[in-house]
Amino acid sequence: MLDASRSKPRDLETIARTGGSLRRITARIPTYLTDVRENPAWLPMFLLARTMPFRRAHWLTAKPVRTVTPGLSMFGDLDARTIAADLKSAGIFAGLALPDDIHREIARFGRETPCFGNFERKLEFLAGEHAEAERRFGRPILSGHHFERVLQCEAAVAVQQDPLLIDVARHYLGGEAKLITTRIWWSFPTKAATDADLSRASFKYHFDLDDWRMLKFFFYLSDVDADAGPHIYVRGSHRRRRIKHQLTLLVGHPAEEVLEFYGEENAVTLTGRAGTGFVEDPFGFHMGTLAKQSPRLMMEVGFGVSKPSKRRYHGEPVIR
Ligand SMILES: O=C(O)CCC(=O)C(=O)O
Repeated sequence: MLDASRSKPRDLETIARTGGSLRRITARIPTYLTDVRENPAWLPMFLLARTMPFRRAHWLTAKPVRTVTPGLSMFGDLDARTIAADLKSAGIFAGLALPDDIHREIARFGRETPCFGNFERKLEFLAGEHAEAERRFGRPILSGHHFERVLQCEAAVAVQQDPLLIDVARHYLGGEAKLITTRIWWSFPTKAATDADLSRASFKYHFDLDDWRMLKFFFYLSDVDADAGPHIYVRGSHRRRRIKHQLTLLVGHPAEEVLEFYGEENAVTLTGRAGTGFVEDPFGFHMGTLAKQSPRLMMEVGFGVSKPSKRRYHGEPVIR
């Protein structure tokens, strides 16, 4: 017999979670349709790249890397092959540092250039005016993206084009690796965020599914301690996946399910001074956390193996 006293709260929680997830999937349908129209090969990737047998088969198609002498890198003489080997075993390598003049210049740009709140172009404001913008627009604003404006920042473009990044990407993803994303964005402390806001802003363990094989470089442009929204990555989670997490359209899953499977000890919280960088395979479970005290400014340079979508370049969903 069903024990109502024990099962009810859990059932309600499950229904609430499923309802929220279905709402999120429904809200993304226009974006998915745009992706398929733009590139029909997106659909098989979206459906199959979450399953380990298809992923493993796709990794077998990786082209060999041509040995070329990489140009001078702002990261010094780090060895792409060694970084790629660490990525293969752990899914993450956390030993990158931007030169001071570069991260300071990108941070200045991030402060002085208006950003767009919650991925919506109509919510435009300067990061320093975040509290005022929340009042003006009458809603919590968790993130502020600079979208294509990032390309007006020479220092950001220099990071994007640094030879170490593509060299690591080729050694990890294969010779066909190509640049697919470049973005800088703020994560803001905010009091009134709903669960839906948090989930949309990647504050939940999830894996990325924008391509069959991907790699993301992240750089902090502000000091990030435990209260400034550090990124968390689950080591080793890029290599194996629960069947349940392969046979669902959802990419976000509850922390307890993720940590129970991979082990809490494998969840690495990445804190560091402005300039700190790390690179990860985003098929591994990861998430941002809510900035509690100070805002976080972050840069991402992403690589993949397929034709990049226009949406991905801007890092924004299609707005109805
Ligand atoms: O904000 C973060 O630290 C996480 C970003 C993220 O989840 C992503 O780029 O997929």
